[in-house]
Amino acid sequence: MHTLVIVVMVMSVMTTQQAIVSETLTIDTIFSYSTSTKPIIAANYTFLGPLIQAYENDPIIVRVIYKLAQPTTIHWHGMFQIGTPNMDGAVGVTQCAISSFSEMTYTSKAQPAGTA
Ligand SMILES: [Cu+2]
Repeated sequence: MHTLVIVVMVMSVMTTQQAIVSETLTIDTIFSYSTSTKPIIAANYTFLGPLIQAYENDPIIVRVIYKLAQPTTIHWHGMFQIGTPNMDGAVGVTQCAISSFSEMTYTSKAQPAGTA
């Protein structure tokens, strides 16, 4: 069974010069949360996950190292994904889930300005 898990990362997109922005997310931890019956999946042992900052239109490269049992994806909510629809992270729609103990590298552009 595939489960879509949304890891929220705030992407503050400003408007000046272009540079490649890269990040590695290791996903190997599930936290419990006192006011929820649902578990929290952490990236780099943090929740909401690390902040990724980029200038608008910067190339974004995110390597995801996935070490949990349930296959999943990273969904980039709010990002346009122009030219990279296969990087949106909608499991079963734009990609297959990332298998347990495997990895995937997401590549896209920081668009639009704002937070995601
Ligand atoms: Cu979304």
